Amino acid sequence: MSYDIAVIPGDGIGNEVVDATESLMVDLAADYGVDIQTTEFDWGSERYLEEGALMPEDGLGTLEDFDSILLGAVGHPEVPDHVTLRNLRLPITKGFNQHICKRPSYLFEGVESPLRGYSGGDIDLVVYRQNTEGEYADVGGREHQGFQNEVAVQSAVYTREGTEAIVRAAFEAATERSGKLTNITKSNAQAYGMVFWDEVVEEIGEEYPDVTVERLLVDAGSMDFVRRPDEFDVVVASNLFGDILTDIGGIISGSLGIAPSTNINPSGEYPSMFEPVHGSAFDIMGEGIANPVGMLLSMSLMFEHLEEEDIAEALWNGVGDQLADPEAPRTPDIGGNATTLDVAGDLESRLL
Ligand code: GGG
Repeated sequence: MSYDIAVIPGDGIGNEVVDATESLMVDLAADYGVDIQTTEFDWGSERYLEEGALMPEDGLGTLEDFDSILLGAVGHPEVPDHVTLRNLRLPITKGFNQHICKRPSYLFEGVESPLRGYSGGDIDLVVYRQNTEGEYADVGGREHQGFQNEVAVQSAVYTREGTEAIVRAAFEAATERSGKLTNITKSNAQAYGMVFWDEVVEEIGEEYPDVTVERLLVDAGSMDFVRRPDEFDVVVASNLFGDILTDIGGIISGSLGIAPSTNINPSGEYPSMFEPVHGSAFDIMGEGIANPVGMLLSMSLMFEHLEEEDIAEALWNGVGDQLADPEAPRTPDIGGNATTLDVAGDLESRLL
């Protein structure tokens, strides 16, 4: 089997975690008889600063023929965040109908949670975040800028296609896991979009009578991610709420640096994209101490999506064994003093 993978390291530590892990991914796949051809694109904020665009105009056309996309991170201290996000990551997720953002939060053996009383395996949940619309819809505008009557409008958009796609994916996951789904919204305050969302959950839920559905408002849901994370299994949430909940999920599982993420096109018409949850991390970029685990686990999820289960499992379990080993190098975010390259190199010697 052979796959063409587009690699967009992007900004900041995105470059560092991609550089440290790309050859490991290719070599591990080769050990399983799978040929990975990577093509790297220098798209990102440096390109924007030099040429005025984060990616070329026909960027999606270029990516369309790849089997998958790997993204490092986006975000640059000299470029406003809404410019970076709206001109690289969002055009890809929206343009390729990558409705499904699946983000597991798993507390690995050997990783310390900031929560008292939680250890390896106690946190094991997965958030299904709607990924193409909701609060991230590019609908709104500004008028009378700089005047007293200045106005800014930002609308959230929920389509039946986008909502059904994420809700169905979450029910499928709940069926495969423990049979429990938590639907997190804010329907009391968002009485159009999120009441519609709840209705879709109820409608699709009728097709999954064995799945128990819990409903929480996002304020209570956020609190309960900290208070009782062990009671969550599959969670479904809108774009913005899912983003916030998965930062909480990452940190209660030890570090945002180990959290993986997927952007799945459910029809398979377009490539899906895989990236760590973390951003470009201005505070540590250039220091070589970013945790490569989020990237490695995202690669594992990519192999799972490509139905290369053996490679996915080898990578996931290899990372798990490494984290469980008190002698193994670890980066500062999880209590060590090793570099990105130390960690990737050690994993390489374990897996290859
Ligand atoms: N690798 C993920 C990344 O770079 N994220 C940057 C970011 O700001 N993302 C916003 C979002 O996913 O909502």
